[in-house]
Amino acid sequence: MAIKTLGQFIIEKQADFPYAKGELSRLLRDIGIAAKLVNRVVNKAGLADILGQQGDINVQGEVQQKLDVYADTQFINALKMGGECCYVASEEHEEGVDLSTNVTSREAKYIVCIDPLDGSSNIDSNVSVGTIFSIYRRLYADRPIQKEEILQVGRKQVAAGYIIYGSSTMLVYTTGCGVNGFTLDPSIGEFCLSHPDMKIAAQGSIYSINEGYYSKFPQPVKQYIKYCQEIDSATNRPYTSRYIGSMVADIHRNLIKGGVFIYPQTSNHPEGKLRLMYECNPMAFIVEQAGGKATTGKIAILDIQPQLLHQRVPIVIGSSDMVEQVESFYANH
Ligand code: P6P
Repeated sequence: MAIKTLGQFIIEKQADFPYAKGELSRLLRDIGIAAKLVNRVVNKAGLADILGQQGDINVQGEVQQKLDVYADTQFINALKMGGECCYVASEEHEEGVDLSTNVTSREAKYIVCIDPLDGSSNIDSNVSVGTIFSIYRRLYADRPIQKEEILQVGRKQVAAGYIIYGSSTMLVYTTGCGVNGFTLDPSIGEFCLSHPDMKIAAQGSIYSINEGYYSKFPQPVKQYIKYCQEIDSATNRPYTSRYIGSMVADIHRNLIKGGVFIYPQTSNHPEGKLRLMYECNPMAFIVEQAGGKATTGKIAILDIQPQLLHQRVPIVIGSSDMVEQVESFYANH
């Protein structure tokens, strides 16, 4: 198969949007550039003295790894220089970063919500980490950024994607016309189309959940875990448990192999742990576009009206039949 780079693919797909004038294409290009800069450092984290904790505390009260800060800086700079983004909501900043005052971004039409380096607590143990991004169009052009433009419901996303810095580095994204995966070829420094039109199987045999919190889970989740662990003579239900503790890595594996990822509300995270705007919404958009489902156990993630930038939600995401199985335990509870 001839090599098709991310840039070539974006331009080719721009034709899907007759009114597109290239802004979204350039925005996706800017994200790809930052991803390559972050990849270069993440891959060498063990060598550079960029490991270890910088000692700053981010809005989540988590100790920031230096790479978190580096990744955040790279993505914000790339978006600022690219001129297509007017506002960035990042996990690393309590308030968003308003770029619309920059001369290059004054006419920018897009808002980006981003988790620059998710799973960063895993970096020291060389576990795959990721970047997750979500893109919305501005609602107004004649006034400063309004709160309702930043807190848009997930269904309003125009694009979403993630980068997984793993055994190979991949960028997976959707603009609402399916999901495509690109693998970075370091020899030419380009993301190349490797997984066209990704689809998640309706049924899989992998369930991903941190069973260490079993005693803190709601009853329907406990029932689902037991359901997976029982051998059903009729179906000889062959489930296996896989949990990396890095959301991008867990969901990417399930996207490829089929499976369900669950981070429910627990007694110490009554709203769930994962954030709506820059973790659950983008991953839900991608998985739904690949034929899967994403829900709180009761309602679709993409239908939740956000109230706060760093709002947390419970999430059940992956193969549609498996998500529906979890929902049935919630419905019967
Ligand atoms: P726990 C990583 O810190 C993260 O934000 C996600 O990437 C991951 O899915 C989750 O937290 C893991 O949380 O409580 O299982 O360690």
